[in-house]
Amino acid sequence: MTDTYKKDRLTQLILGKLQRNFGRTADQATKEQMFKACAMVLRDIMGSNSLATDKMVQFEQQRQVHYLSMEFLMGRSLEKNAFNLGVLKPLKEAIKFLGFDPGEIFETEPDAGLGNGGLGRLAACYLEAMTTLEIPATGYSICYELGIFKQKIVDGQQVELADNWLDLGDSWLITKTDETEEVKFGGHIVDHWEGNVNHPEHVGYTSVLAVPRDMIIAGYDTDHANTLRLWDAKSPTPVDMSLYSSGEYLKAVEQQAMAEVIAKVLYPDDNHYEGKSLRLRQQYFFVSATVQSIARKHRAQYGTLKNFHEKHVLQINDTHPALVIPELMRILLDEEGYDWDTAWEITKQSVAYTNHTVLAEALERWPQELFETLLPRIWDIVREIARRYQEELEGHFGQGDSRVAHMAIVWDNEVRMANLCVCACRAVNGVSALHSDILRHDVFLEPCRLEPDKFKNVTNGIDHRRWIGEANPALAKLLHDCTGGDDYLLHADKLAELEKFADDKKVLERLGKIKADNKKRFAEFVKAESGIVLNTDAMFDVQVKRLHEYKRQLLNVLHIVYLYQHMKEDPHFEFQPRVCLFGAKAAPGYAVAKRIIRLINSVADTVNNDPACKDRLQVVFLENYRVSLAEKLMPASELSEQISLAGKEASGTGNMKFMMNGALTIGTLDGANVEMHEQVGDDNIFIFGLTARGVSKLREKGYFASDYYMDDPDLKWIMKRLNDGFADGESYNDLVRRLISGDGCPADEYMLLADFESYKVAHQHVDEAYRDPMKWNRMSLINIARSGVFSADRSIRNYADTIWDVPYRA
Ligand code: 26Q
Repeated sequence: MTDTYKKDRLTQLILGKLQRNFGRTADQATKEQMFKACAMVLRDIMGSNSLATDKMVQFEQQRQVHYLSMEFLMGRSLEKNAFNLGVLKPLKEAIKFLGFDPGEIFETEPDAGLGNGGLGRLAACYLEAMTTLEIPATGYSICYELGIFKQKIVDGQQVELADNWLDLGDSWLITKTDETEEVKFGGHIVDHWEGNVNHPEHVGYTSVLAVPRDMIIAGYDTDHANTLRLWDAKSPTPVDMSLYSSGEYLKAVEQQAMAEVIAKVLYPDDNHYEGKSLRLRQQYFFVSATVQSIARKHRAQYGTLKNFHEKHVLQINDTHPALVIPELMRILLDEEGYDWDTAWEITKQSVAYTNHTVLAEALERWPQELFETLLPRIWDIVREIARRYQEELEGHFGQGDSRVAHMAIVWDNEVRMANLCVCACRAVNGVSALHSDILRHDVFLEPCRLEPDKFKNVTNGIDHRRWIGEANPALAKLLHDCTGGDDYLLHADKLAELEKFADDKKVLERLGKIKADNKKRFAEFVKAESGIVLNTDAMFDVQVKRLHEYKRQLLNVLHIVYLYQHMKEDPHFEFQPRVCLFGAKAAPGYAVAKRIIRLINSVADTVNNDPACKDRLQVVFLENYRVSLAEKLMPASELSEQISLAGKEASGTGNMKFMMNGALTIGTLDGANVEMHEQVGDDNIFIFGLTARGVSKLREKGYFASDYYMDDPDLKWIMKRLNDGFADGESYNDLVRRLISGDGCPADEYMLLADFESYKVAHQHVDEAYRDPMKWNRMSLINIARSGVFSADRSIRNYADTIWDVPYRA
């Protein structure tokens, strides 16, 4: 690839695109046109790879992976695709030659924000890794017109703006109108019995057309290309002309609007379920289109669906695409005419489920009535699956046993999606060792006893090519020099070679210099964006992730207020100067999360304007945290805050991005932090707080937050400060009440007060380590060297070996 596309060739191709698509020469083109032209050139290269890959997969009749997810948080693609195709250097040269700054062109691209957070970003990293590993794989989701909202902070509060990413973002999409599928909603089912075989007929339904908009995915150092298929929703009847001509204009366009609203907007809730009818429509829409499209191609190639499960595995990213189960059954029963047992065998062998959360409020439970009205045929099938499962469970446990009720799929007029998945899938996996244990021993205890082999663990991983190779070129160069080339980009375990240099002063100094330079570069970016001047001599202490009470951003704030208080009271109070950086979007309807954002900004305002804090303490809330901001921030971070209440964070993946970029972690034994701790040992991470077991025990015994408060003068003072408010006069007594007395729910549900003391001590250990730069750099080096297991390549190999049974590149 690199040889075919040198600077001159790329220059010519870009000029051609500018001329033919915009009627412009390079000196007349805008940055946006330049970006589009570059994207088109790369899209052409990937397009021919994609055609060749598809042909080969078909010819060799390979088994394919289909990754279904309501979210793919792709971020930007131009630099990433160029990097993977091995043309980043000549592309930059060509852009420069044409009179533009490559960095500015990359910055022109909007993030494809088709996701909320971890689950969506994981899907994006996995698609990349599957492609690099040459696994035939397709991602499926919705082509949301509006991605995750853009966040502005106005008077300390979050304001949401629409994210119209498609203006420029559609440069990567290829619309395949000829592969449109029809999805049916509403209406009712008429049974036609032929002997004892039923031929159900769906009548009176409303159709929505699903039009594929494909994004090609480039792998690293391979010509293999995969596809992300984003379904757009269109009405089959643009305007009802009979209504239109009778003067009913609104009604005439109503159907169109009803259909197209399906792909309008991504739900901005993260780890929280709400039984909204539009959400269920979105789910069925993309799932039905996906299964129909896979089945259509399969039938065309093999003439039957009897061998469907031999050629396809459908991985579902949480329960959101769980309707694949009844949809595949529908096609096998109604369209192919298979009997129930044949259809069920094929379905069971084709679908696998990944769970991403144990939070009760995130479990999907759809009201039966909604289900029945919106999806009458699917409801029939789910009811039959549920009936048979319940019969089986009753045979096993006895009628009326509470375990039957617990595992039931339809219960109390609700459809429980997780139980449907557990019943129907070939495999169920958690996303870190701890999380999978909790699934086995708690959430899915009973089904796991029945079928222990079904329950697996695949610890999450990240695309280290993006998060080191592309995001941190200086570190990438160091790794190149120390590990003997760029092999580590394909074989992340080679990062271990770096450890040979753990006591090499020159390497440690170079690592320190890389971090310092990255901090400066990040500070320049923040200055240009917001005018805020970051103190680059202080430690960059960072917590970036969605805002959620279980993630405990508030614990971090309590500690900052503690530091502030002691610094004010005692001029000799010793602590490492730090810049505390936050980045977090709150779900628009999550009032407490929004209050915490406001609190962070109130504290920031007070601290940053207090001369006593100058050069010692700075608090900054970074607006609109997103993939492209993370790519700038991770390389500049020194301390990574992973402080969720143990047992609540399924894995976390930000923790891995920080680790790979040499930040040290202060964290609880939660999610993948546990495995990070196992990798680096006590000496290279700052662990504090209750364990998951400790949390359970404490809850059983009875947790009384007020006891901790009464016994700790620091906590008392901090709460008083939150009550009294900061420079802007806003009181946070609502948050204080939530911690101390409960405010209608159990007090301090996430046990901040129980962990406060040990968090404080852990921060003192951080300070000690930071005071000795060589010690710190050594710890940092060890973290990088041992981060290889958190590569998405390792995760994908695990899926391929233990769940999908597909081969991959050596
Ligand atoms: C469900 C129903 C209705 C509306 C929204 C939702 C919804 C949307 C998004 C429910 C959950 C999510 C997102 C969950 C998520 O991001 N989970 C995270 O997944 C990561 C990848 O495995 C883990 O690392 C994180 O620990 C986990 O929180």
